[in-house]
Amino acid sequence: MTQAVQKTPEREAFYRKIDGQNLSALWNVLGDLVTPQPKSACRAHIWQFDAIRSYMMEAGQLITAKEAERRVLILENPGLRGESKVTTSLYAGVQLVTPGDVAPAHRHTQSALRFILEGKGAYTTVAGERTNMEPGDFVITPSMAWHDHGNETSEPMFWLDGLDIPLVQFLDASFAESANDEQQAVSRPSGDSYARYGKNLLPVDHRTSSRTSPVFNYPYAYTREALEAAKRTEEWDPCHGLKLRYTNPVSGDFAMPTIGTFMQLLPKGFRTARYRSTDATVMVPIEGRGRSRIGDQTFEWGPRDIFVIPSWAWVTHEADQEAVLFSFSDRPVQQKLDLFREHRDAA
Ligand code: 1HN
Repeated sequence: MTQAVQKTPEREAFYRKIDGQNLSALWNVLGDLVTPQPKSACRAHIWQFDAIRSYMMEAGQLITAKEAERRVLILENPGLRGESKVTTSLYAGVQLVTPGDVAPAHRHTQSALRFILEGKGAYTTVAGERTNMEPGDFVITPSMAWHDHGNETSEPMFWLDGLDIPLVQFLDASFAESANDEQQAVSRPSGDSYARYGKNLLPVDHRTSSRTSPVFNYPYAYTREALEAAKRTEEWDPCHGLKLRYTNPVSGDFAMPTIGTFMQLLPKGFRTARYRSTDATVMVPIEGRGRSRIGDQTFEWGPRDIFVIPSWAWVTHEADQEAVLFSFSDRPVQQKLDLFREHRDAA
């Protein structure tokens, strides 16, 4: 918008004088406040899962989940170091739950998602229901729901955590508490939420004030089936291949109020057309190999690697093998505030 304003000795003296009164001149900062396009400190980046995995195994020798509360390595965006942010509005980390671990029960206003990367059968208990998890499952911890995790299997389990921590921090709306007992009582059978709400049926007078999906584990087996069905009819989108959005069956909206989640399939050899959007996105392939061009950088990826696409950066994807990619962003928030924009460069 505006050009930098000239400095004069009189102006500088004036700025110093008003500075003492907690005042500053808009004309010196306007160009940085209102930019013609998104101008983010968030950078494109990839973390290789193998490297994270070996650091996490090392962390497993250093601290228990109980002492750590959660044994997590935070994915810090290189442009936002020290802020515990993977993008400007979202947090991500990789969590390790080893056999015998208990991550004690707590709850907080921040909403969390888990995307399972490795291991089978460790559990999380959310609001009284325990769910066993497998690679590719998308599991939700709603705002203020009690949750604890454990692993009674013989293998370590790794998952990706996504939380709306920076959003909640921005709004100064954080509340949290620990439970008296390390593990909450299990009050409902495993699979109860899915059985009740995951079948296109709701109790006739169903009312809820929650904007989070009552289905809190979206198993990969069903997600894969949905992709497979659509694949047979070749519903390819030039920018996305075949991209599905996880939904809340009560409202049809995103599964979580603050974080949009997606699963996408790219057939072998598919090259997407250029796309950009205002929601900086975290992507995690769960099957397949390929590469993504983000701005002027190319990132090679395989299963469980995690990469970030900043707001308004041009992106294309290319799959060497059939690839399935999970992703999440703050799109639900931007859409509700009429701020979301996307730009398709499809011919
Ligand atoms: C949290 O509750 C979990 O429950 C993981 O597994 C990561 C990061 C910050 C705040 C709360 C979990 C978290 C977290």
